[in-house]
Amino acid sequence: MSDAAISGILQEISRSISDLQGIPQVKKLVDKALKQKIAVEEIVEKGLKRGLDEVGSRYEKGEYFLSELLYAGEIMTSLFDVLKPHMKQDVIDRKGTILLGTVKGDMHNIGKNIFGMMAQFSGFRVCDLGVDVDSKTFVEEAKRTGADILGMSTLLTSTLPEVKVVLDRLKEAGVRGSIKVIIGGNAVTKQFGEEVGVDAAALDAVEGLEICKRWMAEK
Ligand code: B12
Repeated sequence: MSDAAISGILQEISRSISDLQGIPQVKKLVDKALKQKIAVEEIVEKGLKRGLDEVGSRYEKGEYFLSELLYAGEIMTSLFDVLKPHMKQDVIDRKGTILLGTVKGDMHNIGKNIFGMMAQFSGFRVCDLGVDVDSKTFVEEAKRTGADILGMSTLLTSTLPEVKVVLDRLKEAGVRGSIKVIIGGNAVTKQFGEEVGVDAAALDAVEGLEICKRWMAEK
């Protein structure tokens, strides 16, 4: 398949999400892309995520409302079962444990779930704490599971300060030195990651996974 044809399908997927063309239509297009052997990561990043970004900007401009955000989220969640069987699976032994959650005050879970799914398929054990996770829970679960990596997701700028709260609690509990911390989500930038003192800030799930794999290989 030519590059132009691939980018054509990915654009169609992106548009079907941004125009909220409905679950059956989006599923049909994703199926078409999978049949053409386009990698799940590419479908997510260059198709689905771009569509959701456009939904976000239409919301910002006042063209879409909360109901449209909700519906876009519903479409995405309905696609998980379609994408899951096509994820690349590593046959290597268990790589380590990732504790995962969306920070307190934030209910977004699509990106976190995508990262979690990819990590699982790459051989990581993933303990997903869900959304709206407070710092106390992150610390308790870090101790209980003995996780190698803590992954936090945050899509809202208003919840970014929570990352610092969790880092401080980890330090107070004496576990910061034994766990790597990575953050991701729409609100995250490399600069914020450096300022706040996490070990890494990932701009997408693929980059995040590469970083986690590297950490485990270095251990
Ligand atoms: C769908 C959606 C919703 C849905 C979420 C449904 C769900 N189940 O998650 C609902 C309707 C619930 C929602 C609610 C709200 N939302 Co909203 N939402 C979105 C939207 C359109 C898409 C988010 C999404 O899923 N993106 C796709 C995924 C795949 O991308 P991602 O999360 O960034 O994840 C990728 C990477 O970042 C990475 N990643 C993510 N997490 C992690 C974690 C780790 C460890 C790693 C390594 C990687 C990683 O992996 C993913 C794949 O690469 C965004 C727009 C946008 N551009 O993101 C707005 C957006 C995030 N929402 C926004 C807002 C304002 C809200 C509300 C406040 C609206 C309101 N008035 O109530 C509420 C907040 C509720 C709350 N307390 O959380 C704003 C945030 C603005 C800001 N800067 O703070 C955005 C940016 C829209 C906008 N442009 O204005 N929303």
